Amino acid sequence: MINGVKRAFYVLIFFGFVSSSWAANIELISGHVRAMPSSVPNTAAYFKVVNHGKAVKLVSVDTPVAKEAQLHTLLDDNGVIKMRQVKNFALGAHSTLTLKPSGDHIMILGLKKPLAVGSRVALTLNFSDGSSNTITLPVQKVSRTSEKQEHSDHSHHHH
Ligand SMILES: [Cu+2]
Repeated sequence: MINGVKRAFYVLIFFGFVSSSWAANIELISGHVRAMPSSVPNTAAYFKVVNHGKAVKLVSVDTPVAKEAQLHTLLDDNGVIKMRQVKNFALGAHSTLTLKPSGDHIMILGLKKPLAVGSRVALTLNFSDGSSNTITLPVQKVSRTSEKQEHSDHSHHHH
């Protein structure tokens, strides 16, 4: 009887370890989901995460607040900035993945209801090794100054 209890205890510890190491390698540094006017059913998430483990790829994202979340990047097509869906974002061993308005981002499509500024959105990040991490990001308006900054960093000069 005592042996049986002990064994169950060790089994619990073992699985506890497996499940925690399975998801503990990704650390959220910062991030937000962009607040949009209530008439717009789509938005985007930006965040910075550090991968403390082996190289993996972020292959998909799930969120309960919308129909779909896609991995997007921005391409400069002869001076026209275009969004394009990509299959994954590579996350090297012990490296940082930064998603930002001027580059890679998570596109959130088909919001079930408008996101209130200050509310929080859960995103489950699914990786190529089968692990996943759920992060929670605040909904924020993008400040005018940081938006202007982004644009002036990438301004094109027409002659
Ligand atoms: Cu996009």
